[in-house]
Amino acid sequence: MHLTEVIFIGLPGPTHHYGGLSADNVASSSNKGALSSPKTAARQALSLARALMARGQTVGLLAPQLRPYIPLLAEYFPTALGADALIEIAAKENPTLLEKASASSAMWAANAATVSPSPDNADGKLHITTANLQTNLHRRIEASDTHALLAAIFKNVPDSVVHPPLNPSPNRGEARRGADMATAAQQCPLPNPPPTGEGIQYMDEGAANHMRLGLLNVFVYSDAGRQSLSASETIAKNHGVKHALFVKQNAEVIARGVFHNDVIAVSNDNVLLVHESAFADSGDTIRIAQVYEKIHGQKLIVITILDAELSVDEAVATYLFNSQIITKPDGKMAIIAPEEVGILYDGKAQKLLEKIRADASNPIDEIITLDLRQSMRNGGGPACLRLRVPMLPAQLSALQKTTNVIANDALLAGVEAIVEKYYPDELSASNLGNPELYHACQKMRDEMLALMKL
Ligand code: SUG
Repeated sequence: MHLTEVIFIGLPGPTHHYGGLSADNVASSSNKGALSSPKTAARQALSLARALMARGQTVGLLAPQLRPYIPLLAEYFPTALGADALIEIAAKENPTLLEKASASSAMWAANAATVSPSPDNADGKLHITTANLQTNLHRRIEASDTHALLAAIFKNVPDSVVHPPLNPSPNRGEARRGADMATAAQQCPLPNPPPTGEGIQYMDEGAANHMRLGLLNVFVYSDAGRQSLSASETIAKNHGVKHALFVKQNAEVIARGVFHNDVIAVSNDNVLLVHESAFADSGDTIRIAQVYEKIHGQKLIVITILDAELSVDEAVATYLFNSQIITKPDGKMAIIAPEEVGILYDGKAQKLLEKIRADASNPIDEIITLDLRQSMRNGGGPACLRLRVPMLPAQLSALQKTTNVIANDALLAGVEAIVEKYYPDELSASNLGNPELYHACQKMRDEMLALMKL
Protein backbone atom coordinates (compact mmCIF):
# COMPACT_ATOMS: atom_id res chain seq x y z
CA MET A 1 0.00 0.00 0.00
CA HIS A 2 1.45 3.36 -1.00
CA LEU A 3 1.21 5.97 1.74
CA THR A 4 1.79 9.71 1.53
CA GLU A 5 2.72 11.20 4.84
CA VAL A 6 0.98 14.49 5.53
CA ILE A 7 3.03 16.53 7.97
CA PHE A 8 0.57 18.77 9.81
CA ILE A 9 2.25 21.87 11.27
CA GLY A 10 0.64 23.48 14.31
CA LEU A 11 0.35 27.25 13.94
CA PRO A 12 1.01 29.46 16.98
CA GLY A 13 -1.78 31.89 17.89
CA PRO A 14 -1.81 35.62 18.75
CA THR A 15 -1.41 34.87 22.49
CA HIS A 16 1.87 32.93 22.15
CA HIS A 17 3.81 33.87 25.29
CA TYR A 18 6.25 32.55 27.88
CA GLY A 19 4.29 31.59 30.98
CA GLY A 20 6.76 29.13 32.49
CA LEU A 21 3.81 26.77 32.64
CA SER A 22 5.52 23.37 32.30
CA ALA A 23 7.61 22.60 35.38
CA ASP A 24 9.25 19.53 33.81
CA ASN A 25 10.28 21.43 30.67
CA VAL A 26 13.60 23.25 31.10
CA ALA A 27 13.07 25.83 28.34
CA SER A 28 9.56 26.68 29.51
CA SER A 29 10.64 27.12 33.13
CA SER A 30 13.72 29.16 32.34
CA ASN A 31 12.04 31.59 29.92
CA LYS A 32 9.11 32.49 32.15
CA GLY A 33 8.26 36.14 31.74
CA ALA A 34 10.37 36.75 28.61
CA LEU A 35 8.92 38.95 25.89
CA SER A 36 7.48 36.90 23.03
CA SER A 37 6.64 37.75 19.42
CA PRO A 38 3.52 35.90 18.27
CA LYS A 39 4.00 37.27 14.74
CA THR A 40 7.56 35.97 14.51
CA ALA A 41 6.45 32.64 16.00
CA ALA A 42 3.87 32.19 13.24
CA ARG A 43 6.35 33.22 10.54
CA GLN A 44 8.87 30.70 11.87
CA ALA A 45 6.26 27.90 11.77
CA LEU A 46 5.47 28.86 8.18
CA SER A 47 9.17 28.77 7.32
CA LEU A 48 9.23 25.20 8.65
CA ALA A 49 6.29 24.38 6.37
CA ARG A 50 8.15 25.90 3.41
CA ALA A 51 11.37 24.00 4.17
CA LEU A 52 9.38 20.74 4.17
CA MET A 53 7.54 21.59 0.96
CA ALA A 54 10.82 22.49 -0.75
CA ARG A 55 11.88 18.89 -0.06
CA GLY A 56 8.81 17.35 -1.62
CA GLN A 57 6.80 16.85 1.56
CA THR A 58 3.02 17.12 1.75
CA VAL A 59 2.31 19.64 4.47
CA GLY A 60 -0.98 20.32 6.28
CA LEU A 61 -1.75 23.25 8.54
CA LEU A 62 -3.58 23.16 11.88
CA ALA A 63 -5.32 26.40 12.86
CA PRO A 64 -4.62 27.86 16.30
CA GLN A 65 -7.23 27.57 19.05
CA LEU A 66 -9.20 30.47 20.46
CA ARG A 67 -7.46 31.97 23.50
CA PRO A 68 -7.91 32.91 26.29
CA TYR A 69 -9.99 29.77 26.80
CA ILE A 70 -13.12 31.27 28.30
CA PRO A 71 -14.65 28.00 29.63
CA LEU A 72 -11.66 27.66 31.98
CA LEU A 73 -12.07 31.21 33.30
CA ALA A 74 -15.81 30.60 33.69
CA GLU A 75 -15.06 27.49 35.75
CA TYR A 76 -13.04 29.55 38.22
CA PHE A 77 -15.22 32.65 38.22
CA PRO A 78 -18.67 31.11 37.90
CA THR A 79 -20.73 34.21 37.28
CA ALA A 80 -22.90 35.30 34.39
CA LEU A 81 -20.12 37.58 33.14
CA GLY A 82 -19.27 37.79 29.47
CA ALA A 83 -15.86 36.94 28.03
CA ASP A 84 -14.42 40.48 28.27
CA ALA A 85 -15.31 40.87 31.94
CA LEU A 86 -14.01 37.40 32.76
CA ILE A 87 -10.67 38.22 31.14
CA GLU A 88 -10.41 41.51 33.05
CA ILE A 89 -11.28 39.89 36.39
CA ALA A 90 -8.87 36.99 35.83
CA ALA A 91 -6.09 39.48 34.97
CA LYS A 92 -6.64 41.21 38.30
CA GLU A 93 -7.42 38.30 40.59
CA ASN A 94 -5.65 35.32 39.11
CA PRO A 95 -3.06 36.26 36.47
CA THR A 96 -1.54 32.75 36.62
CA LEU A 97 -4.86 31.28 35.61
CA LEU A 98 -5.16 33.79 32.76
CA GLU A 99 -1.71 32.77 31.53
CA LYS A 100 -2.77 29.12 31.48
CA ALA A 101 -6.02 29.99 29.71
CA SER A 102 -3.98 31.99 27.14
CA ALA A 103 -1.35 29.36 26.29
CA SER A 104 -0.91 28.90 22.58
CA SER A 105 0.39 25.39 23.26
CA ALA A 106 -1.87 23.62 20.73
CA MET A 107 0.86 24.68 18.26
CA TRP A 108 2.86 21.62 19.41
CA ALA A 109 0.94 19.31 17.13
CA ALA A 110 3.01 16.27 18.14
CA ASN A 111 0.86 16.35 21.27
CA ALA A 112 -2.44 16.61 19.39
CA ALA A 113 -2.95 12.90 18.77
CA THR A 114 -1.51 9.44 18.21
CA VAL A 115 -1.84 8.24 14.63
CA SER A 116 -1.63 4.75 13.17
CA PRO A 117 -2.34 4.57 9.44
CA SER A 118 -4.43 2.02 7.53
CA PRO A 119 -1.77 -0.65 6.88
CA ASP A 120 -0.88 -0.80 10.59
CA ASN A 121 -4.32 -1.66 11.88
CA ALA A 122 -6.37 -4.86 11.83
CA ASP A 123 -9.44 -3.15 10.32
CA GLY A 124 -7.41 -1.38 7.61
CA LYS A 125 -8.57 2.05 8.79
CA LEU A 126 -6.60 5.17 9.66
CA HIS A 127 -6.96 5.65 13.43
CA ILE A 128 -6.30 8.90 15.26
CA THR A 129 -6.71 9.29 19.03
CA THR A 130 -6.83 12.84 20.33
CA ALA A 131 -4.46 13.26 23.29
CA ASN A 132 -6.00 14.05 26.67
CA LEU A 133 -2.95 16.04 27.86
CA GLN A 134 -3.57 15.54 31.56
CA THR A 135 -0.23 16.63 32.99
CA ASN A 136 -0.71 20.37 32.76
CA LEU A 137 -3.88 22.40 33.04
CA HIS A 138 -2.88 24.79 30.22
CA ARG A 139 -2.58 21.79 27.89
CA ARG A 140 -5.56 19.80 29.14
CA ILE A 141 -7.85 22.54 27.83
CA GLU A 142 -6.65 21.85 24.26
CA ALA A 143 -8.13 18.38 24.03
CA SER A 144 -11.78 19.05 23.21
CA ASP A 145 -11.07 21.67 20.51
CA THR A 146 -8.31 19.52 19.03
CA HIS A 147 -10.76 16.64 18.81
CA ALA A 148 -13.31 18.88 17.08
CA LEU A 149 -10.67 20.17 14.65
CA LEU A 150 -9.37 16.71 13.74
CA ALA A 151 -12.94 15.40 13.40
CA ALA A 152 -13.72 18.26 10.99
CA ILE A 153 -10.54 17.73 8.95
CA PHE A 154 -11.07 13.97 8.57
CA LYS A 155 -14.87 14.05 8.36
CA ASN A 156 -15.00 13.03 4.69
CA VAL A 157 -11.84 10.94 4.60
CA PRO A 158 -12.78 7.33 3.87
CA ASP A 159 -11.80 4.64 6.33
CA SER A 160 -10.63 7.05 8.99
CA VAL A 161 -11.62 7.19 12.66
CA VAL A 162 -10.92 10.15 14.94
CA HIS A 163 -11.23 8.97 18.54
CA PRO A 164 -12.00 11.39 21.39
CA PRO A 165 -9.42 11.90 24.15
CA LEU A 166 -9.16 8.98 26.58
CA ASN A 167 -11.13 9.38 29.77
CA PRO A 168 -8.30 10.01 32.26
CA SER A 169 -10.07 8.43 35.21
CA PRO A 170 -12.71 5.99 33.94
CA ASN A 171 -13.20 4.56 37.40
CA ARG A 172 -14.30 7.86 38.86
CA GLY A 173 -17.56 9.68 38.25
CA GLU A 174 -16.06 13.16 38.10
CA ALA A 175 -13.72 12.07 35.37
CA ARG A 176 -11.88 15.24 34.52
CA ARG A 177 -10.99 16.23 38.05
CA GLY A 178 -7.88 14.76 39.54
CA ALA A 179 -4.39 15.29 40.75
CA ASP A 180 -3.64 17.86 38.07
CA MET A 181 -6.54 19.99 39.21
CA ALA A 182 -5.25 19.78 42.76
CA THR A 183 -1.88 21.03 41.55
CA ALA A 184 -3.55 23.69 39.47
CA ALA A 185 -5.50 24.83 42.51
CA GLN A 186 -2.27 25.28 44.45
CA GLN A 187 -0.70 27.17 41.58
CA CYS A 188 -3.71 29.43 41.01
CA PRO A 189 -5.46 30.08 44.32
CA LEU A 190 -9.12 29.90 43.51
CA PRO A 191 -12.32 31.48 44.67
CA ASN A 192 -13.91 28.04 44.34
CA PRO A 193 -11.27 25.32 44.47
CA PRO A 194 -12.38 22.32 42.47
CA PRO A 195 -12.63 19.00 44.30
CA THR A 196 -9.47 16.97 44.38
CA GLY A 197 -9.43 13.29 43.64
CA GLU A 198 -7.25 10.25 43.33
CA GLY A 199 -4.57 10.14 40.69
CA ILE A 200 -5.20 9.99 37.02
CA GLN A 201 -4.86 6.62 35.34
CA TYR A 202 -4.75 7.45 31.65
CA MET A 203 -2.26 10.15 30.76
CA ASP A 204 -1.68 10.65 27.06
CA GLU A 205 0.41 13.24 25.19
CA GLY A 206 0.08 11.79 21.71
CA ALA A 207 2.63 11.25 18.97
CA ALA A 208 5.48 12.73 21.02
CA ASN A 209 5.61 9.33 22.75
CA HIS A 210 4.98 7.17 19.71
CA MET A 211 7.39 6.16 16.93
CA ARG A 212 6.35 4.46 13.76
CA LEU A 213 9.13 2.35 12.24
CA GLY A 214 7.57 0.89 9.12
CA LEU A 215 4.68 -1.20 10.43
CA LEU A 216 6.10 -1.30 13.94
CA ASN A 217 4.40 1.08 16.37
CA VAL A 218 6.63 1.81 19.36
CA PHE A 219 4.78 3.33 22.31
CA VAL A 220 7.04 4.95 24.91
CA TYR A 221 5.56 5.30 28.39
CA SER A 222 6.70 6.12 31.90
CA ASP A 223 5.65 5.98 35.52
CA ALA A 224 7.29 9.29 36.28
CA GLY A 225 6.28 11.35 33.28
CA ARG A 226 3.42 12.40 31.05
CA GLN A 227 2.49 9.14 29.27
CA SER A 228 1.09 6.16 31.16
CA LEU A 229 1.35 2.57 29.97
CA SER A 230 -2.40 2.12 30.41
CA ALA A 231 -3.06 4.97 27.98
CA SER A 232 -0.61 3.67 25.36
CA GLU A 233 -2.01 0.13 25.63
CA THR A 234 -5.57 1.37 25.29
CA ILE A 235 -4.72 3.37 22.18
CA ALA A 236 -2.94 0.41 20.56
CA LYS A 237 -5.94 -1.78 21.37
CA ASN A 238 -8.56 0.72 20.17
CA HIS A 239 -6.65 1.21 16.90
CA GLY A 240 -6.17 -2.53 16.43
CA VAL A 241 -2.43 -2.01 15.89
CA LYS A 242 -0.96 -5.25 14.56
CA HIS A 243 2.63 -4.70 15.68
CA ALA A 244 2.88 -2.74 18.90
CA LEU A 245 5.84 -2.56 21.27
CA PHE A 246 5.75 -0.82 24.65
CA VAL A 247 9.01 0.65 25.85
CA LYS A 248 9.60 2.35 29.17
CA GLN A 249 11.26 5.77 29.29
CA ASN A 250 14.28 6.24 31.53
CA ALA A 251 13.07 8.10 34.65
CA GLU A 252 16.52 9.66 35.13
CA VAL A 253 16.34 11.49 31.82
CA ILE A 254 12.78 12.65 32.53
CA ALA A 255 14.17 14.30 35.65
CA ARG A 256 16.75 16.08 33.45
CA GLY A 257 14.10 17.61 31.19
CA VAL A 258 13.15 14.83 28.77
CA PHE A 259 9.41 15.34 29.29
CA HIS A 260 8.52 13.55 26.02
CA ASN A 261 10.26 10.74 24.19
CA ASP A 262 10.72 13.03 21.17
CA VAL A 263 13.25 15.03 23.19
CA ILE A 264 15.62 12.01 23.20
CA ALA A 265 14.69 9.87 20.16
CA VAL A 266 13.40 10.39 16.61
CA SER A 267 12.61 7.94 13.85
CA ASN A 268 11.67 7.79 10.22
CA ASP A 269 10.77 4.64 8.32
CA ASN A 270 13.80 2.33 8.85
CA VAL A 271 15.98 4.81 10.75
CA LEU A 272 16.08 5.37 14.51
CA LEU A 273 18.22 8.15 15.98
CA VAL A 274 18.38 7.71 19.74
CA HIS A 275 20.42 8.65 22.80
CA GLU A 276 21.88 5.71 24.70
CA SER A 277 20.05 6.81 27.88
CA ALA A 278 16.58 7.14 26.34
CA PHE A 279 15.00 3.99 27.69
CA ALA A 280 14.79 2.42 31.15
CA ASP A 281 16.32 -0.80 29.86
CA SER A 282 19.45 -0.21 27.81
CA GLY A 283 18.61 -3.35 25.84
CA ASP A 284 15.41 -1.81 24.52
CA THR A 285 16.98 -0.33 21.40
CA ILE A 286 18.16 -3.81 20.43
CA ARG A 287 14.71 -5.20 21.20
CA ILE A 288 13.12 -2.59 18.89
CA ALA A 289 15.61 -3.47 16.12
CA GLN A 290 14.94 -7.20 16.51
CA VAL A 291 11.17 -6.82 16.30
CA TYR A 292 11.54 -4.50 13.32
CA GLU A 293 13.70 -7.05 11.51
CA LYS A 294 11.24 -9.84 12.22
CA ILE A 295 8.38 -7.86 10.68
CA HIS A 296 10.21 -6.41 7.69
CA GLY A 297 12.92 -8.95 6.95
CA GLN A 298 15.49 -6.17 6.84
CA LYS A 299 17.64 -4.39 9.37
CA LEU A 300 16.65 -1.26 11.23
CA ILE A 301 19.32 1.42 10.92
CA VAL A 302 20.00 2.49 14.49
CA ILE A 303 22.11 5.58 15.12
CA THR A 304 22.93 5.70 18.82
CA ILE A 305 24.41 8.85 20.33
CA LEU A 306 26.54 8.13 23.37
CA ASP A 307 26.57 10.22 26.51
CA ALA A 308 30.25 10.88 25.88
CA GLU A 309 29.32 12.44 22.52
CA LEU A 310 26.36 14.50 23.77
CA SER A 311 25.14 14.46 27.36
CA VAL A 312 21.44 14.38 28.20
CA ASP A 313 21.65 18.02 29.35
CA GLU A 314 23.23 18.97 26.02
CA ALA A 315 20.55 17.02 24.16
CA VAL A 316 17.84 18.87 26.10
CA ALA A 317 19.40 22.29 25.45
CA THR A 318 20.15 21.77 21.75
CA TYR A 319 17.06 19.67 20.96
CA LEU A 320 19.09 17.56 18.53
CA PHE A 321 16.64 14.65 18.91
CA ASN A 322 13.66 16.93 18.39
CA SER A 323 14.65 17.19 14.75
CA GLN A 324 12.42 15.91 11.99
CA ILE A 325 13.75 13.16 9.74
CA ILE A 326 11.98 13.11 6.39
CA THR A 327 12.20 10.96 3.27
CA LYS A 328 12.72 12.99 0.11
CA PRO A 329 11.34 12.05 -3.32
CA ASP A 330 14.68 10.45 -4.31
CA GLY A 331 14.51 8.11 -1.29
CA LYS A 332 17.29 9.90 0.60
CA MET A 333 16.52 11.44 3.98
CA ALA A 334 17.00 14.91 5.43
CA ILE A 335 17.21 16.04 9.04
CA ILE A 336 15.55 19.33 9.96
CA ALA A 337 17.11 20.54 13.20
CA PRO A 338 16.76 23.69 15.28
CA GLU A 339 19.53 26.28 14.86
CA GLU A 340 20.54 25.72 18.48
CA VAL A 341 22.44 22.58 17.42
CA GLY A 342 25.02 24.85 15.76
CA ILE A 343 24.94 27.65 18.33
CA LEU A 344 25.29 25.93 21.70
CA TYR A 345 28.38 24.06 22.98
CA ASP A 346 30.53 25.22 20.04
CA GLY A 347 28.27 23.49 17.55
CA LYS A 348 28.94 20.05 19.07
CA ALA A 349 25.47 18.74 18.18
CA GLN A 350 25.70 20.02 14.61
CA LYS A 351 29.06 18.28 14.20
CA LEU A 352 27.36 15.03 15.22
CA LEU A 353 24.70 15.62 12.59
CA GLU A 354 27.36 16.29 9.95
CA LYS A 355 29.03 13.02 10.92
CA ILE A 356 25.73 11.20 10.44
CA ARG A 357 25.29 12.88 7.04
CA ALA A 358 28.76 11.82 5.91
CA ASP A 359 28.22 8.20 6.98
CA ALA A 360 27.16 6.19 3.92
CA SER A 361 25.64 3.42 6.05
CA ASN A 362 22.50 5.52 6.56
CA PRO A 363 20.27 7.29 3.99
CA ILE A 364 20.62 10.78 5.52
CA ASP A 365 22.29 13.15 3.03
CA GLU A 366 21.12 16.61 4.10
CA ILE A 367 21.08 18.63 7.33
CA ILE A 368 18.89 21.73 7.47
CA THR A 369 18.87 24.05 10.46
CA LEU A 370 16.03 26.49 11.08
CA ASP A 371 15.40 29.42 13.40
CA LEU A 372 12.41 28.27 15.48
CA ARG A 373 13.47 30.20 18.55
CA GLN A 374 10.01 31.50 19.44
CA SER A 375 8.79 27.93 19.88
CA MET A 376 12.09 26.59 21.21
CA ARG A 377 11.93 28.99 24.18
CA ASN A 378 8.89 27.04 25.31
CA GLY A 379 10.53 23.68 24.66
CA GLY A 380 9.05 23.10 21.21
CA GLY A 381 11.42 22.11 18.39
CA PRO A 382 10.80 20.97 14.80
CA ALA A 383 9.38 17.58 15.85
CA CYS A 384 7.03 19.12 18.43
CA LEU A 385 5.48 21.33 15.78
CA ARG A 386 4.33 18.47 13.56
CA LEU A 387 1.78 15.66 13.50
CA ARG A 388 2.49 12.95 10.94
CA VAL A 389 -0.52 11.38 9.22
CA PRO A 390 0.38 8.78 6.58
CA MET A 391 -2.54 8.46 4.16
CA LEU A 392 -3.66 6.21 1.32
CA PRO A 393 -4.19 7.90 -2.09
CA ALA A 394 -8.00 7.80 -1.78
CA GLN A 395 -7.82 9.25 1.74
CA LEU A 396 -5.54 12.10 0.70
CA SER A 397 -7.57 12.98 -2.35
CA ALA A 398 -10.79 13.09 -0.26
CA LEU A 399 -9.03 15.34 2.26
CA GLN A 400 -7.93 17.68 -0.54
CA LYS A 401 -11.38 17.77 -2.10
CA THR A 402 -13.27 18.52 1.10
CA THR A 403 -10.90 20.88 2.96
CA ASN A 404 -8.19 23.40 2.23
CA VAL A 405 -5.67 22.32 4.88
CA ILE A 406 -2.96 21.00 2.56
CA ALA A 407 -0.40 23.75 2.08
CA ASN A 408 0.29 25.39 -1.26
CA ASP A 409 1.52 28.90 -2.06
CA ALA A 410 -2.02 30.34 -1.98
CA LEU A 411 -2.83 28.87 1.45
CA LEU A 412 0.48 30.02 2.91
CA ALA A 413 -0.09 33.52 1.54
CA GLY A 414 -3.62 33.55 2.99
CA VAL A 415 -2.36 32.46 6.42
CA GLU A 416 0.45 35.03 6.27
CA ALA A 417 -2.05 37.81 5.58
CA ILE A 418 -4.10 36.78 8.64
CA VAL A 419 -0.94 36.68 10.76
CA GLU A 420 0.07 40.19 9.61
CA LYS A 421 -3.40 41.50 10.46
CA TYR A 422 -4.04 40.01 13.89
CA TYR A 423 -0.79 38.90 15.54
CA PRO A 424 1.04 41.26 17.93
CA ASP A 425 4.70 41.99 17.20
CA GLU A 426 5.42 41.70 20.89
CA LEU A 427 3.58 40.27 23.86
CA SER A 428 4.19 40.00 27.58
CA ALA A 429 2.02 38.40 30.25
CA SER A 430 0.78 41.82 31.33
CA ASN A 431 -0.94 42.29 27.93
CA LEU A 432 -3.05 39.14 28.27
CA GLY A 433 -5.76 40.94 30.25
CA ASN A 434 -6.65 43.14 27.28
CA PRO A 435 -9.92 41.85 25.77
CA GLU A 436 -8.84 43.32 22.40
CA LEU A 437 -6.35 40.47 22.13
CA TYR A 438 -9.20 37.98 22.56
CA HIS A 439 -11.20 39.78 19.86
CA ALA A 440 -8.21 39.65 17.51
CA CYS A 441 -7.92 35.94 18.25
CA GLN A 442 -11.61 35.43 17.44
CA LYS A 443 -11.25 37.15 14.06
CA MET A 444 -8.04 35.27 13.32
CA ARG A 445 -9.75 31.98 14.05
CA ASP A 446 -12.90 32.73 12.01
CA GLU A 447 -10.82 33.77 9.01
CA MET A 448 -8.37 30.90 9.35
CA LEU A 449 -11.12 28.25 9.54
CA ALA A 450 -12.97 29.83 6.60
CA LEU A 451 -9.75 29.85 4.56
CA MET A 452 -9.17 26.18 5.40
CA LYS A 453 -12.81 25.35 4.57
CA LEU A 454 -13.50 23.97 8.04
O1 SUG B 1 4.01 20.63 26.87
N1 SUG B 1 5.51 23.76 26.36
C1 SUG B 1 5.10 22.49 25.83
C2 SUG B 1 6.12 22.01 24.83
C3 SUG B 1 5.64 20.77 24.10
C4 SUG B 1 6.70 20.18 23.23
N2 SUG B 1 6.22 19.07 22.53
C5 SUG B 1 6.90 17.94 22.28
N3 SUG B 1 8.02 17.67 22.88
N4 SUG B 1 6.40 17.11 21.45
C6 SUG B 1 4.91 21.47 26.97
O2 SUG B 1 5.67 21.52 27.93
C7 SUG B 1 5.19 25.79 27.68
C8 SUG B 1 4.18 26.89 27.75
C9 SUG B 1 4.63 28.04 28.59
O3 SUG B 1 5.45 27.88 29.48
O4 SUG B 1 4.13 29.19 28.35
C10 SUG B 1 4.65 24.51 27.06
O5 SUG B 1 3.50 24.20 27.24
